[in-house]
Amino acid sequence: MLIRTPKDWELPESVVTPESAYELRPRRDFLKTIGLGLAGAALGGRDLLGATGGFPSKENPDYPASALKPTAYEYITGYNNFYEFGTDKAEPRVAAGKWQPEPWTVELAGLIRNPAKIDVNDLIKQVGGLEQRVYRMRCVEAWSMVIPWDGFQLSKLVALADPLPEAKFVKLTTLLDPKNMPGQRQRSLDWPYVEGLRLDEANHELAFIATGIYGKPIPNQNGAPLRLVVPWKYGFKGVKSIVKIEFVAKQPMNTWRQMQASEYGFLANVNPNVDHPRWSQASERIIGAGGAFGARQKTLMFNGYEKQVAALYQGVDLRKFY
Ligand SMILES: Nc1nc2c(c(=O)[nH]1)N[C@H]1C(S)=C(S)[C@@H](COP(=O)(O)O)O[C@H]1N2
Ligand SMILES: [Mo]
Repeated sequence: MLIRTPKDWELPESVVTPESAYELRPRRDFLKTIGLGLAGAALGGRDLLGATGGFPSKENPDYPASALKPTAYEYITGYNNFYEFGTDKAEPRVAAGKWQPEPWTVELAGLIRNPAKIDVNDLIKQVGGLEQRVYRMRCVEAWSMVIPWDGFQLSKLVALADPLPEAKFVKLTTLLDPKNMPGQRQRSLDWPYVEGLRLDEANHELAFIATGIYGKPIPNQNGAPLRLVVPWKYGFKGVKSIVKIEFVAKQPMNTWRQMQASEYGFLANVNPNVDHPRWSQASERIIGAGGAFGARQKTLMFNGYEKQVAALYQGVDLRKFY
């Protein structure tokens, strides 16, 4: 995002294929073809339908695929921001291809009654398994997708951790592993990647931990084995490949704010009326629609989730850059 060349706005060569190849079939067919029907084939040994991982997940009827037009799988998994595996959108898929993110342990720490180090599959069991939700995703770079996530509501993890009254924020940290994450051997960001939420935001129904996409385990390039999804905020809040979730009293510093506080805030709520200092946020390019450069659509306040989340920001001046 700091490194801005026209390239960022183009679809990488590798995902530019005829639109017709990505026409979405009715959802059930599509899952049969690319997801569940594969029954674990060619997924690098990860157990798709077995005892681990919690797949298949059930659609949450409040966030159905029928309400939005999901972006094709090839785009969701081929056009990524994951600087640990390179700064180019097409790089993470290739560079993270051989990465082995399992077994994986998540640490719950800080101002909580139940500090723990827990295997990701046990965590999924303890929060009651997976559900599927289709959410909009809006990157601060003014492009968007619609993604069918599998995962669980973040509030369930918060309940498991059982925060003390002093806990006001949640701080989430990505794995630090320069040996296996080539991007961490460069200084493109301050490693490890860190993000945070206010505790009331973390407990909002929409805040989600994703462990899958389109009904199968989340690909490495999208943040395996678990990443944050906060659909009313800019995509950079969605920290990937999380190893630590800490409950703290003070607002944590987040990576992009640390990089450039004049351009990236902590709240980072999607707001078409507040431009980025270097570009407009009024509209967005829809990845995978309307040819190589994407059709444009107007950006919605809180990315379309205004009714659900506006109450969180009463008294907050939304014109200010946070
Ligand atoms: N650890 C880590 N998390 C990250 C990033 C990153 O570079 N590293 N990029 C963020 C940005 S800017 C966006 S838009 C989303 C992209 O998620 P996607 O590639 O799954 O669409 O991940 C976010 N999470
Ligand atoms: Mo982003």
